[in-house]
Amino acid sequence: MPNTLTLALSKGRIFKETLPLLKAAGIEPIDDPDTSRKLILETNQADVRLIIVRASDVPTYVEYGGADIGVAGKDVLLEHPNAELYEPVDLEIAQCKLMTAGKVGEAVKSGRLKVATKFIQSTRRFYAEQGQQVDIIKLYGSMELAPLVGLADRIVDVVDTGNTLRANGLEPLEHIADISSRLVVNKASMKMKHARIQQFIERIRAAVAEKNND
Ligand code: PRT
Ligand code: MG
Repeated sequence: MPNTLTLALSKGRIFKETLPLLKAAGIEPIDDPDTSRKLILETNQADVRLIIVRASDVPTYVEYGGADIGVAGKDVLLEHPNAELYEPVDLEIAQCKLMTAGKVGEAVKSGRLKVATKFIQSTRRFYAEQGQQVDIIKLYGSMELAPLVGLADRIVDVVDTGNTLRANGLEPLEHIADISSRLVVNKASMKMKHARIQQFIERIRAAVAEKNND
């Protein structure tokens, strides 16, 4: 739609941490995605709407124009290395680290490692840089389980407090990347709705800077 802005967000931590930034930019959703079943949320601005998608689907919606703008974790963006997107702002929210992890105190094994992860691209790149041969096993969740049942020697996952690893007898090993969420923008939207989107980006940038001054 020519003058509407559609923003793609995922529920949970990204939604919660993006809300104050949107508010500072003058945008407030009418419904709460945690209680509403609606996937399209109207906002206080008639020409701005939010769509609620899976975190890992945000780059796809934005790349193909299902949304003009999105908020996606860098971990997710690293899995879409060829996506045609602009990534104009580091929102500095939903921060965590992409890490390898293994069973506490387990001796280093020689030869090929089995690594379970949903982050195939980052995992392949990391071990290639290390010159380490690995077999990557794609999982969609509960990665922590894989070393416990002998499915894998290592996992690659995002870690915040490390409590989930510890609760499962695992420890973080190597640091792969610092992760935060980014604003991403559809390339055609950036051309067609340039003034509107540029103004939105500037407001969000100001809100991020403001937060850092607190
Ligand atoms: O659930 P779904 O498959 O739809 O997607 P998702 O799990 O990727 O979404 P969500 O909402 O959980 O995460 C969205 C984004 O938040 C991720 O893409 C990351 O960029 C970022 N983020 C920040 C995190 C975490 N911190 C985090 N701690 N994403 C996931 N976690 C997980 C972590 O892997 C562990 O299982 O949360 C759990 C708790 O972490 P600890 O270390 O504090 O125990
Ligand atoms: Mg999740």
